[in-house]
Amino acid sequence: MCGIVGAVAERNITAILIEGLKRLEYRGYDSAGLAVLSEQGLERRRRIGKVSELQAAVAADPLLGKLGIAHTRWATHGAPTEENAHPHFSGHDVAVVHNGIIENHEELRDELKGLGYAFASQTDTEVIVHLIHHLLKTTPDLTAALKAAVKRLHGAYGLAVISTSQPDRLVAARSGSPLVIGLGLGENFLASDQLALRQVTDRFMYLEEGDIAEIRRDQVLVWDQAGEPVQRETVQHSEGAEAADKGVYRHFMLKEIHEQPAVVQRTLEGRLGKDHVMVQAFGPQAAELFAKVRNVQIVACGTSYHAGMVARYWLESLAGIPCQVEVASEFRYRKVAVQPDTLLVSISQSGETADTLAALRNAKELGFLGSLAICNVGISSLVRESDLTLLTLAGPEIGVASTKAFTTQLVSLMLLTLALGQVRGSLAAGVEAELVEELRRLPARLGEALAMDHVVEKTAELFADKHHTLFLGRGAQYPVAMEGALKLKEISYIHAEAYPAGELKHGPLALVDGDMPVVTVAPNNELLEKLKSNLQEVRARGGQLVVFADEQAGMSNGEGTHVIKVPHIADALAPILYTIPLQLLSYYVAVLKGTDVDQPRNLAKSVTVE
Ligand code: HGA
Repeated sequence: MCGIVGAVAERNITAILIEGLKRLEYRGYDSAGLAVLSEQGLERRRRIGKVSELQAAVAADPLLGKLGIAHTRWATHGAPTEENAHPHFSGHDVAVVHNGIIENHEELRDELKGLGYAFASQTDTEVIVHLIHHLLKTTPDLTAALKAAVKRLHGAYGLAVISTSQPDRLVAARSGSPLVIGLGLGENFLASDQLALRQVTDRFMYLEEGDIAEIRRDQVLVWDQAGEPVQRETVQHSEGAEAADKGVYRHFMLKEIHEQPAVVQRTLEGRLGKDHVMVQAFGPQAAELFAKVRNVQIVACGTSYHAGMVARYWLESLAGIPCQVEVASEFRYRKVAVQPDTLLVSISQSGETADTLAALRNAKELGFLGSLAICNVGISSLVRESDLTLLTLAGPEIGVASTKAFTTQLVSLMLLTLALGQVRGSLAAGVEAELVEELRRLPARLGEALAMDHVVEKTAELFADKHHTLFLGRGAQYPVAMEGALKLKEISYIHAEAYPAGELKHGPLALVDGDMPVVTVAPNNELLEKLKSNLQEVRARGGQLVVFADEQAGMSNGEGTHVIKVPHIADALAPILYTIPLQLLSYYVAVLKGTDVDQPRNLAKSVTVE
């Protein structure tokens, strides 16, 4: 979603702002802009499209200044036009960039129009800048004006504000949308994600919910939600800067697909004992809490929701624990009846996913036993607000279409299944030791699956000219089929739908013909024979089949049937392994179609708005 970068320094900061925006490009956006305080006063450049357009505009008509703010916008209110791009100005005195949504913008707009303000955009954001401008008339201090302004705002925001009246500072506010201060020597920075500032510093101060900050060259002051001055911890990030580099790969997505053996290894490290999962990996109180768990409720969105659906099969079949899974945007607005002793598990790559975070916050009143976050970002809101955490340790994921975050979520959820089963004594004898052994072998298996790259690349040719695809799976491979379909639609824009294979003849079979390839994720268990019958139903209607099947399942190519052999693996871990060739398939189809693989249209990386 939108990105914010800000800087206050003794040197010209335009290039720093642009480089910061480039590092946030992966989050998805439709326009970009920056404003600096130059010798002429507040000046800005805004462009629709890529940051490179903005960079070209600045090169053609340079901007020099030591104080500035910049933004990549993913439109929520008002079309992606230059007028709606941030920064927004009030006169030539105040400039604002904003991530999030101001829900009471209409009421504020009417009020501010009544005070004589003219609006230049359709955004919700513009009310903020005029409100601050208005407040500055009676409260000349910018920080004080911001403090007064946020009291009037309903909704979510990460804000950065500069004003000609106080050229030595940048002020910021966080509520529902993350912000981090980058600490330099005699210069300081602000961003919505530390990745944007890795070019200038490795020392960061994360703002918390409700914080207001005043950032000057040589001083940073922070006030908490109650308005009290606070000292936020300074953290040093020594690794991870290389994540913003594609290395030898053509796209971040391909790089991240290939990172999976290594990141899965990292997710497992320190969490496996000789023949058991280390329950304390979930936090010091995990054993006590897990012993009381009788049900699990999972909430998540998108790819993370699919990981949750796989976990339901595991939790019920291996650990005998009833589990429900729901998309967070539904769960948060529904009147939920909670079973006694239910653990709420939220799953999110960024830990800032607006709906998942709101579901967790609402759940606090619903009587859950406790909450566990499965998350990739240790300093995220989701982690801070949950009782227990298991970090997925996938490292920064830049491609908008999630890959390594998904497989590490699955690994984490398998660890959760075994940990809950262990504490509750509900696993069948020997299962934990056997799966711990299989998990140890998993990184090597994933490496073997990556070796299927060329076969899958060839298969992708079958899809490049198609408009629709069906994905089928059974059991825990059904959510894997859903994830495969999601990847394909996200990056190649081919309409793809996933069905449990048994549902085929209850409707989707009507769509099957020679123009609609059917991708099948075959199970290597008692469901295989049933699936083979479903495949016959497709073949009988002239449908082209692409079947991902265990090399030991005895399936082979036939007329209109392309079998892609996947390395053998224990049935329980098959969902993790089969995900790899499906990721590769969507990647190569997208490359053939020439779409923007890493930044697909209309999508954003971390969905911090509803
Ligand atoms: N509501 C603002 C900012 C949108 C945003 O944060 N997207 O992620 C706008 O539409 O400009």
